Amino acid sequence: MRVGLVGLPGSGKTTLFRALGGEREKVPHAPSDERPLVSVEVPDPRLEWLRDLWQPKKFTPARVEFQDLPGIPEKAVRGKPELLAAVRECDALAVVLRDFAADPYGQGPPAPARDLEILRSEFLLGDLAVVEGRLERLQAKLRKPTPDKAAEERERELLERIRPLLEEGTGLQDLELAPEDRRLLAGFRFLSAHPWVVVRNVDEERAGEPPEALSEAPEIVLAATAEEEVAGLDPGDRAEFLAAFGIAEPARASLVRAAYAACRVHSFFTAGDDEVRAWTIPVGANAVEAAGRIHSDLARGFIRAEVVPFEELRAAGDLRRYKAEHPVRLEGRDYVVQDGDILEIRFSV
Ligand SMILES: Nc1nc2c(ncn2[C@@H]2O[C@H](COP(=O)(O)OP(=O)(O)OP(=O)(O)O)[C@@H](O)[C@H]2O)c(=O)[nH]1
Ligand SMILES: [Mg+2]
Repeated sequence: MRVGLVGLPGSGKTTLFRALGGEREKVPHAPSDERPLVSVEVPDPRLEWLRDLWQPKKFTPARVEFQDLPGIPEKAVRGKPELLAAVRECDALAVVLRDFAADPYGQGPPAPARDLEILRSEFLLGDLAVVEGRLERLQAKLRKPTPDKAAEERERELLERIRPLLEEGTGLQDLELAPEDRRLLAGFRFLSAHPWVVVRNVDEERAGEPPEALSEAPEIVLAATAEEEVAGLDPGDRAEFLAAFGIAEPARASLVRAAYAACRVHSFFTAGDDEVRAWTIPVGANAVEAAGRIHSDLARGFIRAEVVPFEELRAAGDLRRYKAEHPVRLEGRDYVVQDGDILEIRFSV
């Protein structure tokens, strides 16, 4: 899963990228083909609780990749469409908005709501150009005698249906679609269909501000420069530093969690003496699909999944007490795995 850091030029994407542990030299105008990635652990106190309980040899949190992307200026669709191609490839976006006073790029006073609107309209315009280009080609094809008219006709209808959503500015994020249409649209990797998290990048003294609900998406308020400083401290000093300010965790931890959720995935856990581990599956995935994440043999030979919901285990205190209080819970292939389920797959191959 890859989350792209997008925003207008100079909104603090690279600073945030470094705060997330990414290494990148301070280059104000990086070439657009240079797109560094950093893989970040998804902080999860539940998983840490399981680790403390099992004391395993190995501890493996879920991870999400962040990609530092070049800034998208106003009118990018017209002038620099290649900048949007990199955004298309991401699964979700962290939209970084400048809300700090410094103005290194001469863009005037910070205006995060306006910047968000600029990005949104670039995404909509970029998608509209794709739809119109594709419709033109489809119409030309439909005039000729080809064997798969039905599929082409279906695609044309679908694109005609979404075009007004792009023109009116609704976007494609919350579109209700038949599975087949969903697959068809997924192939286009529309920008306005990407889920996103808004990151309002403020000056350090405003880092405690509440979100402004700039859009319907989750919004994280942070000071990228301060986050970068904290990330640079030794882990021991970090805790002390945060405690001194009464901060439970760095804001980038909530960002990572929000970005993970924005990808429409969640975690189930496996726990044992060897390893306590989080596994990433799409929301709605069933027990066989979960088993397949661990190993294809487990999906092939799937019999039952033994399920222990995390909160019930925590309420019991430990596994022995949990087992004394609860009958063994076995679920079949179609069981929809819930966030935080601890699974043990019974299988035979
Ligand atoms: N005061 C303040 N300055 C910041 C903050 N975040 C970034 N800056 C400054 O803004 C400038 C641009 O930051 P970058 O992180 O390079 O911005 P960017 O979004 O990667 O820029 P491009 O890649 O060129 O689009 C740098 O001088 C940063 O120090 C912040 O939270 N507070
Ligand atoms: Mg940058």
